[in-house]
Amino acid sequence: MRQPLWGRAFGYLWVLPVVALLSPLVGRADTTWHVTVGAQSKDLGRQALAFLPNEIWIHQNDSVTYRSAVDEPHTVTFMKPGQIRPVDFTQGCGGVPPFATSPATFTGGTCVSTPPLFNGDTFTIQFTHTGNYKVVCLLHPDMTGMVHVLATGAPLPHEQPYYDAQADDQADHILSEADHDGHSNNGGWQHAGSHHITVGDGEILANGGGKSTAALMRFTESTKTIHVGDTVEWENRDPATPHTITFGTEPPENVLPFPSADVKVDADGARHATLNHPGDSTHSGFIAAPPEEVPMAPTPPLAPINVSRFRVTFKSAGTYPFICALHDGLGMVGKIIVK
Ligand SMILES: [Cu+2]
Repeated sequence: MRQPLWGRAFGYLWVLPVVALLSPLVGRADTTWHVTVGAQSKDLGRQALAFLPNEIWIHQNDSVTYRSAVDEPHTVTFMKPGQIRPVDFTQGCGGVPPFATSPATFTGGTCVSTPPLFNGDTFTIQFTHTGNYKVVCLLHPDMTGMVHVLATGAPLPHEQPYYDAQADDQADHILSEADHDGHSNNGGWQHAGSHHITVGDGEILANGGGKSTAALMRFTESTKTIHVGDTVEWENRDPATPHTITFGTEPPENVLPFPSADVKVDADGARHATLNHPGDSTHSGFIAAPPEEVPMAPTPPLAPINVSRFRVTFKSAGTYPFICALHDGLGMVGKIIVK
């Protein structure tokens, strides 16, 4: 049925004032804010696992562009309310597809995650609903931040230059915490003929916006000389970041958390391997600080977490290079020279 003429005329008349009302909003450019993901020292050894700054106030419909400035991978992930943090970062939000493409939209009700971002990668996300939204990195549990999305027209506490300066300050502060001097020596293995190497170091920092982690991606001694029959003990001193000690062939990525089949467990729970010849392979699995929640007994003897020490006994002379399979790209490598 044809619409009566008066109806169409009324329709056109009605549209005009609405357009006039909306135009100030439509014409207003929604701001894009900028946050840096991570900071690092020139040699890549010290990493700030952090959103910089980790707290920002924006308006509804504004966007934030996250830019990675580091060689260590990170995700930018906004979870939906009540969602449990995905354990496996390769699954992103757990949906299909697991990762969002840039530019993305976050409503507050659906999880949005980037894939791992590397140095120079950017991701822009628009916030369509007011609220206070936590941002996390799926690879680093103690790397969180906050985006406060306020109603259009509400006063904002800071402009972009303030956040840029704050990002620089936070990066400097976190990186300075990544390199601790004067750690007391080995608290564990004290027998004659044993040697100790500290694996990583770090500190978890917190402010009103969330948590950041300072991480040293280095072995304290990258070259150590010992004698045939000696045992070297590696101890992870980082509160949050796992590392591996890997000799010879590097295992596939999906089994990196687990020790290789030759690895035994000492009475005190530390993992222990024996290398007969240079070039032989062994892999510690993840060694990491014990988790906050102790698993219920019986704990599997080779559980992928909560072992912070790895020992290797060397049976013949030669040079034995090793790497951290997670951070060798950042220069986390070393060698044992056996005389
Ligand atoms: Cu490592």
